[in-house]
Amino acid sequence: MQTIRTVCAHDCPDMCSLLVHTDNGRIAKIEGDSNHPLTAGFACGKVNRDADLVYSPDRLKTPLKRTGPKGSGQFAPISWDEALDTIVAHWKSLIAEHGPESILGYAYSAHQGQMNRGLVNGFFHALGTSRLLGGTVCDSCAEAAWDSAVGPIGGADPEAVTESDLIVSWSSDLHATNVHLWAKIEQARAKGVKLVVIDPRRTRAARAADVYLPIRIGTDSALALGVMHILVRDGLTDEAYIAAHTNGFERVRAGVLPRFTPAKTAEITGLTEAQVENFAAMYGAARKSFIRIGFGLSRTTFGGNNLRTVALLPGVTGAYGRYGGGALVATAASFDLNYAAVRKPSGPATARTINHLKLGEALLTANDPPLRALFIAANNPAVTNPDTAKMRAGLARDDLFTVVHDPFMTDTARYADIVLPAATYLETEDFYRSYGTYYMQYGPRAVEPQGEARSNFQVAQALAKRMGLTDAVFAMSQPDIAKLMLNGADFDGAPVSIAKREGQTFRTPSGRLEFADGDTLPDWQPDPADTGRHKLQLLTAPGYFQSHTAFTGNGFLRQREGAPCAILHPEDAAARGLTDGQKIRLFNDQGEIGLMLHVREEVQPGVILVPGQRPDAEAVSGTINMLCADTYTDMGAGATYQSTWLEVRPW
Ligand SMILES: Nc1nc2c(c(=O)[nH]1)N[C@H]1C(S)=C(S)[C@@H](COP(=O)(O)OP(=O)(O)OC[C@H]3O[C@@H](n4cnc5c(=O)[nH]c(N)nc54)[C@H](O)[C@@H]3O)O[C@H]1N2
Ligand SMILES: Nc1nc2c(c(=O)[nH]1)N[C@H]1C(S)=C(S)[C@@H](COP(=O)(O)OP(=O)(O)OC[C@H]3O[C@@H](n4cnc5c(=O)[nH]c(N)nc54)[C@H](O)[C@@H]3O)O[C@H]1N2
Ligand code: SF4
Ligand SMILES: [Mo]
Repeated sequence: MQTIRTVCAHDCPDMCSLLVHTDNGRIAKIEGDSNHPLTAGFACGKVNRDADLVYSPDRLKTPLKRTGPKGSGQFAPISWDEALDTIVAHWKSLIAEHGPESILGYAYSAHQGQMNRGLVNGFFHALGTSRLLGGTVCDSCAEAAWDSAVGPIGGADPEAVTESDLIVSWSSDLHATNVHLWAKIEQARAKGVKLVVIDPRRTRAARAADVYLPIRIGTDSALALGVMHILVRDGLTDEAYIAAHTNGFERVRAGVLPRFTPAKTAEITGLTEAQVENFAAMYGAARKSFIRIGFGLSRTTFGGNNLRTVALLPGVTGAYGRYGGGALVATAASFDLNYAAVRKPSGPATARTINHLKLGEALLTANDPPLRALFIAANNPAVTNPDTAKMRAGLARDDLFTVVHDPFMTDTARYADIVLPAATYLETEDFYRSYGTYYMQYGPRAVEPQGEARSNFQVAQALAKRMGLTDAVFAMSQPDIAKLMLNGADFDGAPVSIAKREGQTFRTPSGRLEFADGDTLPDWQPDPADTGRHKLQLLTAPGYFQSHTAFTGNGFLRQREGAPCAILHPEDAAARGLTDGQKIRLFNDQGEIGLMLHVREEVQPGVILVPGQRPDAEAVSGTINMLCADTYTDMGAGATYQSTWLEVRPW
């Protein structure tokens, strides 16, 4: 038996330290490392089972070339040399004929290591290809909204919650996506600190909370403004803090807050006046209130306004000024690492950018030059991008040369000309910094790759060599590149936190919390996507035993998550004559899909909850993003998954 301390590379804010116990080079057991203060000795229910992912019978073993029509999934094995030679020959002739912008290549977030993601993108940057404006399917709206209020800097340290006097989980399903913060919150609650959960879904945390507010989707800015109204009315604002550390509050106080009376706030949010009053009183009484803000509230047309308004609340009570208080969306912006060394080793200063959520549109319409080659690593946009029908139509183009690098034959890979078998993170090494905590660490490879699988890092270096790129990073070892990213700082690889024990600082140009975004004041308005044609609004939330489609290859977790489903309130089900356990058709002007129905008081009437994004093969038919449009949020050009209205009937 051997034990290797490494890092979980899944797209998850916790970024745990793991202990991988191996027997003859094979993983026997995975557990959380108790030496990491936040991981605190346990891994989540998904990753405990990651040996099943590594040894899944569905793993791709060799490179493949397409032998049937695109999308059919017919492939034949080829060698790595043949695969790389074919790819490079194609790209070289495209560059000669149409220029490098006829190619788009990227690695996305399923491997969180700085090099396994960064160097693939660095390779395409150096080639001068079109560039992906990434993150728009995930956090770009939230990030733009936070930055406009607080600036590009991390929020409150999650480890500080043990010092808070009120904890608010606002649009964050902690048991699904941030289970180690939940463990910290439990420590605070043991001392009598109250937990408020604000979520349209009655999550496990909502059921366990002291106060649960079942808010209407996309109305969070109204609730935050309603709370500010009461704080002002009752003299619960911290005027000294507002004067010293914020800009623009007087315009909000005079021009916006008078409209957000408790009655109006209740009408917009679907809460009762008593619920609004009670929450405002709790928030106003607290000195060190901690708000964990999730991305969910940013996934509608005015998602940016929603998130930034919530992020302004701790400025009104001065909670931002106190360690243990404030708000946390993400921490990544606080790591001042030399990212450019890996992501931009060389290449033109500018190149065409393609918005990630519009990839389907770009494949169908981009001109001057059209996209003729696509390389995708660690992303399954045929399922996870909005408007997946358009995405697939783009992938189906016969004159597009597509390469997909993935451990599994995904719905996206089925459209590829060449599929490359990817190593899973336990078969790779990397340098990591978390986006939900303040820890950095180095994770060695725990086991050798299965079959002929190779890491993103290895593929980037191999392709760079064949394309004749000479930047040093394409020939350096990973520990040496890590040193480069750390600007030579001493680092032994063990988890280390860069958090400071102090209140929030602001990185806006003024150095203050900005209540106004330019001329725009925080406010609330109805979603123009709600035309009244269809009555049910989509709530899309993380699966408990799945993370997007990344665990599809694990049969145990597939079973734990159950068949892809939709959840309706009993009133909505009864009004449509639907019963629990039946197959239903979900449809709108974008398309139609089939899922299993569950009838539960987990959501309010008017909401249809579809947990996760699951591949077609697991569902009755299709996948949820076939019903979502590829429109932009108000800030950060992000995805509006929840500005989706639909109707249901029996299958
Ligand atoms: N198990 C699991 N873990 C994951 C993932 C996963 O799919 N499964 N995904 C990973 C990734 S890539 C990411 S980006 C993070 C995302 O992690 P989060 O940011 O926590 O997740 P969200 O998908 O934004 O949804 C969080 C919660 O927001 C609620 N919500 C939705 N709309 C609204 C609203 O309008 N107002 C309010 N108040 N609440 C709302 C949802 O019901 C849900 O409970 O999680 C990561 N971790
Ligand atoms: N309806 C709806 N859609 C959503 C969301 C939502 O809330 N609602 N959330 C959005 C969010 S937050 C995100 S981040 C996106 C996520 O969207 P995707 O990035 O498409 O997420 P996954 O399905 O996890 O796909 C990751 C792929 O990477 C592969 N992979 C894993 N490890 C590696 C590796 O080391 N190397 C390589 N080459 N491949 C690897 C996995 O097998 C998997 O096929 O989905 C978005 N889509
Ligand atoms: S909680 Fe997140 S970081 Fe920790 S083991 Fe699970 S997926 Fe990995
Ligand atoms: Mo994400």
